[in-house]
Amino acid sequence: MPVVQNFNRLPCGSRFLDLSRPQVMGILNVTPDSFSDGGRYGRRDAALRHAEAMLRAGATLIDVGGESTRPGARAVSPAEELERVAPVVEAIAAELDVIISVDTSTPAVIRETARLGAGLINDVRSLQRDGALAAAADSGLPVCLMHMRGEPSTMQQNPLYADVLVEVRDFLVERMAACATAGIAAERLLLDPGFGFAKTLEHNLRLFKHLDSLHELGRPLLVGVSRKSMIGKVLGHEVGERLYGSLALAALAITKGAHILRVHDVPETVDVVRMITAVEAAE
Ligand code: 7PM
Repeated sequence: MPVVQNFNRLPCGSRFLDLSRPQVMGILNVTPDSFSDGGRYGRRDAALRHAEAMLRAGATLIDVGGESTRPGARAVSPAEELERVAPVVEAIAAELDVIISVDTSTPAVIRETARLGAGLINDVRSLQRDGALAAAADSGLPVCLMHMRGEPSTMQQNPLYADVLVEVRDFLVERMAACATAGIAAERLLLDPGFGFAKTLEHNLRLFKHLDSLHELGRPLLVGVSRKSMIGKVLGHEVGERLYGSLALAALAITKGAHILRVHDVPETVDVVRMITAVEAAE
């Protein structure tokens, strides 16, 4: 089995994602705690400017999220989530040449943002909410399936696994089968082990070390570790001091064959990716 699996162009709505080389996905949070003081249009414009900066820095995807998946976060109604996300998706689709990923589990948000120009559905719940499989199937868009157990509000309460690697792989296989049954072809799927979701530090480190074992599932891998607590726990750093740890894991993820890196710090991560790509391209 090759360490790095090669894929070609993934259709993402009106655009294509080149999976023959690593891609950077910039995180754009549109929760009230981000861009909070600008009022309604202020928030949309601030989000658009942030997306544009990430695009200029080399991101090829922008991941727009309106539901805080922070452990213990308050549940958001579908209407509230849509109100946060839809204007931003619409603005980015109108203004920027970038693939819009929508970080959502909500069928109404999947349907409406697909209509507004989203190119990818990124669901931390792997389309397990009622109606999500059908909404994603109808959208025609690719979907990122991520491993999580339980809900964000409770997931960090004593997560136990016989073997986290086996359980993550079995879960993703089961969700791939559910997608197939719902009419979502395997060719539309990306897979993500879900770092930090219902996992201890030991689980996260073991999953990362054996990330390449997920290539067996035959689909591109997305990795999200940017600024996460696994870095904070190893280094003893607060969230604002986790850049170097994040970049180390970005480089390592690429070495292990990750196709998409979901990150906050786009310019820095793009430098890492370009440097690795230059070395790999040498004779
Ligand atoms: C609080 C806790 C705030 C966790 C934000 C988070 C992933 C994702 C997120 C990931 C995919 C974060 C997370 N993480 N989607 N959405 N993979 N596909 O740290 O790892 O950004 S939210």
